[in-house]
Amino acid sequence: MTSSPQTPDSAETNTSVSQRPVTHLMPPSQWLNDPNGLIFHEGQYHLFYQYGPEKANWGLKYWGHFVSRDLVTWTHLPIALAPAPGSPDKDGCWSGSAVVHEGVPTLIYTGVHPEVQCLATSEDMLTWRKHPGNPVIAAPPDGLEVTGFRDPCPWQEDGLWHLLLGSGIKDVGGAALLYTSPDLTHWQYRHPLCVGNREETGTVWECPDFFPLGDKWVLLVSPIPLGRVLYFTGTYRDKKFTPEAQGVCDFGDFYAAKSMLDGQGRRLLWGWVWEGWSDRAQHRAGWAGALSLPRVLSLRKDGTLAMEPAPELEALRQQHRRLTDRNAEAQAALPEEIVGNGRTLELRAEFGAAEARQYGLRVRCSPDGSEETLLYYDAAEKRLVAERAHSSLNPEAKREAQSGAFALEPGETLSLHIFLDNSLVEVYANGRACLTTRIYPTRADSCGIRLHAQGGSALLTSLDVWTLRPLTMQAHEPPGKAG
Ligand code: DQQ
Repeated sequence: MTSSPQTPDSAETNTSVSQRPVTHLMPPSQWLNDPNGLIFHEGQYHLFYQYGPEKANWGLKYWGHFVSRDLVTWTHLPIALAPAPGSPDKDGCWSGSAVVHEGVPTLIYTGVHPEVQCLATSEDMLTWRKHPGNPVIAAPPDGLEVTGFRDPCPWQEDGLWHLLLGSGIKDVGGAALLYTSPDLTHWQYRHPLCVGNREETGTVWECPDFFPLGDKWVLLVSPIPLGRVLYFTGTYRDKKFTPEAQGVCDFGDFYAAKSMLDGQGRRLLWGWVWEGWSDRAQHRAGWAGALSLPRVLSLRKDGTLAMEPAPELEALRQQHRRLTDRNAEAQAALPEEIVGNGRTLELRAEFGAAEARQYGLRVRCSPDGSEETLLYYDAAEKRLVAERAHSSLNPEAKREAQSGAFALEPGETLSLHIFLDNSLVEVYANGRACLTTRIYPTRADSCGIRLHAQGGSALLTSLDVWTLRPLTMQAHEPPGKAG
């Protein structure tokens, strides 16, 4: 007799608990990774992204495309770029950017095996024609031993296109290589804009993004092997960038971030939020990867970045509940009428002066405590923490804690702004530290919220809770079909 395969436990198969995010952008099915070609054009936010339409785990890369006027109502447009057999992008259209050159919308992206840079243009932002002269940058600079050569980031300056390529110099560290061009097709290598140090900032800088903010410039990079987005703020002079301050954009599941300048002059940032469960679970779900919420960036006096969710997201708010003045030490479950559905919520928690070593909230709590996720400030260690040891009874979900350096200043109190979106959680602490994490609670009753305090008391001075409705996703009407 053959042994039957082990029956998956009920936690794995509990399909009644929705894990798929609804307030974060995702393709209808299969795979998403990096945001690409973020551009505000003719009153619309265009978000392209690395799309793997063949399976829910990586696969050949296409460019998917979303568009919106208000950041909450989105249309999923047809695939913008597909790999073409026999061409430089035969093995995938990898990450890149969008610009408008002499009135023509243009995508610049990486073809792989080998890594080369390609262009595609459009008249209507819908159908894209690849440049007959692709690749427009066919090889890394002579004499430079690079560890990567991809993810073009262009901008215009003094009548010339400037472009960074995500790279690294062998045995030295990650690097952003600077090119210039009069026309986007003829490129001249200048020099590295900035070079890191492999021990501290990784060996390859993927997805560089470079832009002015306040009176400084900001360089974002996603270094291998760090798996986080680092930012540097500093001075850009003589076509070289000198970092003066640095930080981490997000302490959790957030990578390959890119930004755009919108019509209001805001610098908006999106990142790729990857999954936190096994490949098998991804296949079974049939979807993987989401874009983060849009974050508005600004520069703080000390040169670090401030990051806030875009205020347009308030349009997703439905019922509002509020409570005030609760002692977190009691760790009692909050009443159901406050918590609502417990799964797709926006929470704003303000704490007073606290003695506790750790304090914050426990979310997605089951009544018996078998599932819960702790989101808190560790005042002793000066860290923002997401503890996932009991987030999910599903053995395929990751359980390790995620955290990063974050310290309240003297006299400053803790303010947590949290977005719960089924398996995806985004935390903003005091408008300057972010932690995005994936949790996969299996129990239908894992929707409670408790206050969290350890090693002393902490007063929650106010908690505002909104139930969030899903983003509105519209189907694309091909031109001529409407009416
Ligand atoms: N993902 C892309 C690359 C990029 C990496 C491929 C970062 O272009 O370097 O999908 O996640």
